[in-house]
Amino acid sequence: MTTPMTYMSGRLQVMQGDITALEVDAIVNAANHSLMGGGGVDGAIHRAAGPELKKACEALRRDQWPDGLPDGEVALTPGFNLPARHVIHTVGPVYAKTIDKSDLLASCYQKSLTLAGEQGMNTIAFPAISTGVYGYPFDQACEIVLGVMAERLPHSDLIATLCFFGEKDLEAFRNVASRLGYQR
Ligand code: AR6
Repeated sequence: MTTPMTYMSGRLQVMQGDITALEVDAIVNAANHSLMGGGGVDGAIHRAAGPELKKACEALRRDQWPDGLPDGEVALTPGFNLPARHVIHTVGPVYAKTIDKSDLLASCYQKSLTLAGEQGMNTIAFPAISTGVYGYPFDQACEIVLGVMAERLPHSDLIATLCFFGEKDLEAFRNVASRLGYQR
């Protein structure tokens, strides 16, 4: 786990590490429509949170999202055994070369920030949504995330953390940020 680097006057923190270890108001889960868990960061979050998380997701399905959580939407549960107080579940788009899904990926970040703000949260941490199993090109995803953060964070009380799992991802993010002119 690295010490966070900061952008956007300290409102955006960027680090390498395991998101399940972060003590924040909410971590965001890169889930799937079913909300029933999976591999990648979703699996790690469910393992660390314990079985109560799956029960809470089953209740969300039953009460709010009987057909599953659509791409770009968000749903809130407690964090149970996680150090994070809450989990915001979102579904990133599956990458497709011929269809522009950038708005859906942006929506995951926008709606997570909105929900966190509505809940009076101060800190939120994101994994690199859609860039694993869902195949979104990492650099393109970073551009989308930076655009959302630059638009939203100056008008919010939130401190957002981007938690990359690998050192290479952190390095790639830094390169994209510097290419786009974001200063640390
Ligand atoms: N902490 C932070 N980042 C992580 C962790 C972790 N513990 N584990 C993995 N990552 P993915 P997706 C990174 O595949 O592409 C699941 O099965 C990983 O290196 O988890 O949105 C769901 O159920 C990558 O950079 O999510 C869905 O079916 C990033 O998290 C599907 O995968 C996202 O990779 C969602 O695919």
